[in-house]
Amino acid sequence: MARNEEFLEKAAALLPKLHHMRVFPLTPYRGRTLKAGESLCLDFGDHYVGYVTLKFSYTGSHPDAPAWLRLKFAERACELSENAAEYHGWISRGWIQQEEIHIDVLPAEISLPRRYAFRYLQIEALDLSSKYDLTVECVEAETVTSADDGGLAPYACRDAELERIYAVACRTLRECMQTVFEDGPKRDRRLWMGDLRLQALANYETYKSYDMVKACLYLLAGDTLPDGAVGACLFLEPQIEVDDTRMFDYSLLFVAALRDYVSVTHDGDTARELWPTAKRQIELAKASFDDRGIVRDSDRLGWCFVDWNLRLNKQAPAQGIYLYCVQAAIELASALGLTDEAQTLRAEYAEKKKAALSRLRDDRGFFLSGEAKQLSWASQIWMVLGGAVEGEEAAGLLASLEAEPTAEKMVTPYMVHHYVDALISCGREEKALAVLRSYWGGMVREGADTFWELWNPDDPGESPYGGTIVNSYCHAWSCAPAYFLQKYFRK
Ligand code: RAM
Repeated sequence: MARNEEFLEKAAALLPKLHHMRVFPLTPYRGRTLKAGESLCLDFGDHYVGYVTLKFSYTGSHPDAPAWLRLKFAERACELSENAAEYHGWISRGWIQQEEIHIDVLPAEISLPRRYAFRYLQIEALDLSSKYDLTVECVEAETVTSADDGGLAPYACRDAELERIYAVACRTLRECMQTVFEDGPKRDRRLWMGDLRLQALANYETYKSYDMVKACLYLLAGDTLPDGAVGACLFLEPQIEVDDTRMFDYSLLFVAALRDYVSVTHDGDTARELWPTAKRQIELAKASFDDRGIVRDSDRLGWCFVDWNLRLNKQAPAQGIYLYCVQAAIELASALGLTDEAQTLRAEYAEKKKAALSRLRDDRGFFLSGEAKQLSWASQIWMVLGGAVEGEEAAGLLASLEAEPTAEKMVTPYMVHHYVDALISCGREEKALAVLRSYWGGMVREGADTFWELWNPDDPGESPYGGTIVNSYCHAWSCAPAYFLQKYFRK
C-alpha cells in the first residue's frame, strides 16, 4: 500500500470528536419479569447508534441456573422476526446484530462491548430455571454521533411530506456521521468512497462539517493501493488501512468528491495538495479502455459498482462515470490554473465522448452496454451526467426510458440519487421532485426512521447479499433528499 504519513497526520488532526448522549426505551418495561421462553421488545422511539447496558435482577428462589438470553437489535421492526440461522448469503453473518449471553450471577449489570445501530431491542429468555423469573430493571444506551444537532440547517417548506422526508434524510446522515462518514452504522461501518461523495454533498447543505469531509479525503489519499489508486474503502482500526478492494468507479469518484469539496469551500490548499491523487485516478482509468475508446466490458473491467442490481452490465455506465469524472478533473485543473493539464483533459474528454456517441448508441438514441447490448437506466443516467448528451436531448432520453419496461432498473438510493441529479442537470426539476416524493417518500410510508441501503418498490424483500437480515436500514448513500431539497427545493 502507498502511504503518505503527512496526509494521514493532517486527517487525524481534523477528525471530529464524538458526542455522547444517554437514551432510554420509550416502552414502559421497568420491573417487567420474564419466564423461560418469554420475550420483551423495547422501542427507543428513533434510530440510534451506541452502546447498551442492561440491569437485571430476579424474583423467586435464588437462581439455581444461569439466565440464558438472546438479544436482538433492529433498525426496523421487521428484522426482529428474521431468523439468523436461515441466512446463508455471501456477506458474513457476523454482521447480524444478535447476541446470546449467559448470566451466572443475579442481580447483574451487563455492558455489551459492541456498538449497535437500532431502534428496537428484543430480550428473549431462552432459558432460566423454573425456580426464578428474570426482572428487567433498566436498559440504557450511550449513543454516539459526531453530527452537531444544534448546527443542522432547518428546512421549512409548508409541505409536511417533504419536511418528513428531509428529517429522515438528516437522521440517516447524522447516524452515519461517526469518526468518519460511515456507509452504514450496522454494516459495513467504514469509509467507502462512493458513499462519502453523496454524504459530503448532503453534509454541505445540512450539518456543514467541512473539516470532516476534508479529513476523509486526506485519509483516502493518504493510504492508496500500491499504484496510487484510491481504494474502494478504508479501515480506521486498529490502524488506518486501505482495503484491498479496487473499484473502477469508486477510485474515479475521488476526483468528483474533491471537486465538490473545493467548489463549496474554495479551499485552494487542499485542492493543490490532493490534485496529484485526483489526476492519478484518471491516468489509471485510461488503462481500462480498448482501442476504440470504449471501457472494456464488465467481464474484463474488474469491479465497477454502479448499483446493486446484480444483472447490470457496467460497461456503458462506467464510460459515463469516466466522462463525469474527467469533467470534474477539468474543473479542478482550471481552478488551479493548470491550463495545459486542463487542455489535455479536454482532449481526452472529447475523444471518449465521441467514442461513446458513435459506438454505444442504438438508432433510438439509447446507450447500450456490453456484448449483449443491455439497455439500463444506469447507462442513460451516467451518460447524461457525463455530458454525452445534454439539455432537451438528455431529458428526452431519460423520459423515453419510462416506456421501456425491459430496461434494467435501479435498486439502490445510491443509483436513484444519480437519476435525480441527472434530471436536474437537464432542467427536469419537477420530475426530480416527483422522484424524491415517490421513492424516498415510499420508504417513509413504509415507516422508515432512516433511509435504507436498498429499496426496490417492486420487490421490497430484495437483497444483493442473499438475505435481508444483513441489509442496512440506515445507509448514508440514501440521504439524497437532504441535499436536493435544501439545494433546489426550498419553498
Ligand atoms: C455496500 C457498502 C457500501 C457500498 C459498497 C459497494 O456493501 O455498504 O455502501 O459502497 O457496498
